[in-house]
Amino acid sequence: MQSSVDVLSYRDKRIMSVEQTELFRTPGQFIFKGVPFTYFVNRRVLESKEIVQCRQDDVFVVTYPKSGTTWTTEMVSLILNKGNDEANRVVNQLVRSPMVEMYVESIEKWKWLFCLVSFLKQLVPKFITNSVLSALPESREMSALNGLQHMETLPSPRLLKSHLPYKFFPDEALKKKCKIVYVARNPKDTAVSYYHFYKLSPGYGFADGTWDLFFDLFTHGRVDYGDWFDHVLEWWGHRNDDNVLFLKYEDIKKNPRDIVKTIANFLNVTLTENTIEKIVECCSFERMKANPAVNMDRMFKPNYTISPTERNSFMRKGVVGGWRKHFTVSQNTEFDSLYQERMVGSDLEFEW
Ligand code: PPS
Repeated sequence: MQSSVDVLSYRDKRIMSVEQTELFRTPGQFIFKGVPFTYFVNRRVLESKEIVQCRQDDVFVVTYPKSGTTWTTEMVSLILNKGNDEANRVVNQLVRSPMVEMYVESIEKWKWLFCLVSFLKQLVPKFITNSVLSALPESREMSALNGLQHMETLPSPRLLKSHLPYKFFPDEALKKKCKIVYVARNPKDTAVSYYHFYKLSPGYGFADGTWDLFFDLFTHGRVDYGDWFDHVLEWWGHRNDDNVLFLKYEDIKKNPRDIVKTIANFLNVTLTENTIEKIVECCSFERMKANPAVNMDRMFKPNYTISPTERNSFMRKGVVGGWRKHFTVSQNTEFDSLYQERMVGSDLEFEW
């Protein structure tokens, strides 16, 4: 039973944290129809749902950020390629599977530099390439940062990724019934993963940001791509659409083999047991962390201004339940009551 003092301090805290979250915006963050978006989201995609030209056989991996996008994209890609992992080892995932709504304007200005880097990489002997130039991004990787343009250049069937809420999702993809694999992750682990991503991303200006502030931003839906509950529940409402497969991160973690089969079934791809085994192996956390084509090390370098205990790479932990090391008891209580309130009437459940 809470005393009136506890109730008051809880309400005070909510009011204070609202004020605090209003003070923090990631650089370039903008609000579109009530949803905050990051600087690299293409406004044109939000403003016109018709602008994305889809092909009938396009396959999408869609998630709220930090829910297993990279992992699932790798799985789907290997399923579509029937286990052939050649491209997965050498071509950056973003080049193979661009993010539809991504548009990094500043990259356009520096295109010439990345063309030069790519040219030099081909020209200079391997030992120099490995030591000096290999850390620099190439023009293909940079052009993938303009999702709309880059996706035009890909052969069918294309595998595309997106974090777009359902209400902003391309009309053509829905009309043409493109296959969509949606992945949700329990919001506590999602929040922790997102917090570390905010700290890691140079463009977010959050290297000194605290977990307490991030917790408030997350619970008030003020992080990029907005409110977790809105995003997940809206897509959950479409889980029974013929072209949608709704998965959970925790289930992939528990039984990746079954999930590979489920996705293959959904995409009408027949796989042998050996191929399924190979795909599971290629998509293990350890293998992906060691694979420069998917581990995002080139895009997100560890930030050495952050203390070693807080410093991470993109492929951070890849576990279920890591939130327990971050949430305080009162944050957990607060989150649980928010969860009860927002999930009321929904049969969506998570493992924690
Ligand atoms: S992003 O930036 O939104 O695209 O990030 P996203 O890929 O959705 O999520 C990143 C988290 O997924 C974890 N991850 C994995 N977990 C288990 N197995 C594999 N193979 C795997 N690959 C990526 C990654 O580590 C991030 O989670 P955290 O909790 O931060 O480790």
